[in-house]
Amino acid sequence: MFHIWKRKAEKSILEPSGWPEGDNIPKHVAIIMDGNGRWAKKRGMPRIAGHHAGMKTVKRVTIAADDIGVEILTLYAFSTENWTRPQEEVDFLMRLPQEFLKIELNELIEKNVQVRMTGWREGLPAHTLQALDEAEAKTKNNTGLILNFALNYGSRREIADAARLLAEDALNGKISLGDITEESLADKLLTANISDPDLLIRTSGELRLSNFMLWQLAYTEFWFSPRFWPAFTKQDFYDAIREYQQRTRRYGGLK
Ligand code: V0D
Repeated sequence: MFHIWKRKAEKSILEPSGWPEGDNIPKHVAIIMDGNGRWAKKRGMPRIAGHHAGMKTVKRVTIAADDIGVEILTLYAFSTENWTRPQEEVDFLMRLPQEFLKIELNELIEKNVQVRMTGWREGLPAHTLQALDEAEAKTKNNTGLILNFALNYGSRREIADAARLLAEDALNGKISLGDITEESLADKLLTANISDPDLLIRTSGELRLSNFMLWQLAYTEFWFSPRFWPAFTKQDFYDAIREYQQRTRRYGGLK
């Protein structure tokens, strides 16, 4: 029995504990945190109870990512399409950042985590922005994990905005048409200061991108979990990392 386990362990650079190791840890992991409402419904609870439970997983996965040396963790918390949900659900969601930060900000500071946001500030309630601003300000000099919340984010609008900004520069004579390149467009995206994700995880069994980082995910490895986000474990996260390590190791051999 032992030698079978051992062989498997060597093959997947797996510690017996299940911790991924090696030098091929993805630098940037992005997650679509899906299935909170369905997790709650399955338990006869209102959807908002699932959103609330999802915060525990945010904490769990942040620690797990930090522990193995992930540099950037982007979590898709609220899309530009989510405004069409019932008003009371939106109101509840908009209180989660401050609730999360009230409990977790001190520990994030202790762990040298930088809190950031990718998305549009317009449309967010003042109380939400205040919590985000405080977290960003208090962690801006930290040098550890970047915990990046995609909040009021949508990728098509992001790309259209970038195109408009480049067109504006061209009309004003600041650039010529030849200066419109992959690089100059990427520089106008909301993610201009952040590397593209190496690994995308989506929970709850849905197999689509839902307008998330369409440009940035061009070369990203995808990993889908059938688990609803509140039930997503540290081990699930490490399973995704290990699979990523195996995939890139294979492709690395061909390069
Ligand atoms: C609900 C599951 C943490 C996904 C997780 C406003 C949907 C729980 C935050 C958060 C949400 C955001 C910014 C920040 C600190 C925490 C959060 C939203 C939803 C949308 F600086 N969880 N969380 N934000 N959910």
